[in-house]
Amino acid sequence: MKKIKGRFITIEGVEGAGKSTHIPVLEELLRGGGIDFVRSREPGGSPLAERIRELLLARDDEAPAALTELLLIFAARAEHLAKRIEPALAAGKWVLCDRFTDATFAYQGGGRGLPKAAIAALQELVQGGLRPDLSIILDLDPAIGLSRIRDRGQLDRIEREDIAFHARVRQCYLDIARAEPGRCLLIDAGQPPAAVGRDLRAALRERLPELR
Ligand code: Z5A
Repeated sequence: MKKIKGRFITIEGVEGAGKSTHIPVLEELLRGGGIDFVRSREPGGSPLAERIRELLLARDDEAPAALTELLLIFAARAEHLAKRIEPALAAGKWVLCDRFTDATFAYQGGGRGLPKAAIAALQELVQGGLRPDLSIILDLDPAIGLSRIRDRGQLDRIEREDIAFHARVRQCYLDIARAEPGRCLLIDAGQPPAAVGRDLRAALRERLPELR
């Protein structure tokens, strides 16, 4: 792994928590701080990883077995890290990523029930010691999140999982936030968008001295 110089920030949450809505708030903060950054997402973020994303989220294809899904996610992550995240961080850029490995613990671990130890082993293999410097977790009752995205049209394979699946995903995110308070920032995403944006700005300025 190349020497890391930039900072790595991720944003997470259940479906419809408001990641896409609030990423522009984060981008505005980074620009305001004069920070050179790249925005990315998972699964995906590099050409081959985006092709794996299509396989993972396809609506009509045969659903992969849970273990296949997990391995595809880490295959995409290995590619994303090698081609995009690590070079950017090594060049001193910050990386702002829509979902990362917390999502794997939440969806494949919490949602699908795959062993956390297997996910942790793959994390070690694929990432070595690389972890986000800061992970923003937008916390929301999944019933509210799903009602927000209901009018979006056809839902993808994971969005169509039942409410119990999404409740386990949320609980896993809460467990991660509680276990790693130094890395994670838990934001109440059930508030109106302006209040979520206000909380995000305040929390980020407090956590990241570069943004003050
Ligand atoms: N996945 C996985 O299983 N394992 C992994 O390791 C990784 C990912 C990395 C990626 O899908 C899927 O991959 C994801 C997990 C899985 N599950 N699925 N499906 P994606 O990237 O396409 O979708 P997403 O990440 O779930 O994002 P989303 O559904 O688009 O949600 P969002 O970005 O958080 O929400 P939004 O688009 O900002 O907001 C949704 C709607 O709510 C929209 O109309 C907004 O205007 C509205 N909104 C937002 N905030 C508010 C507030 N505060 N109040 C009221 N309304 C609001």
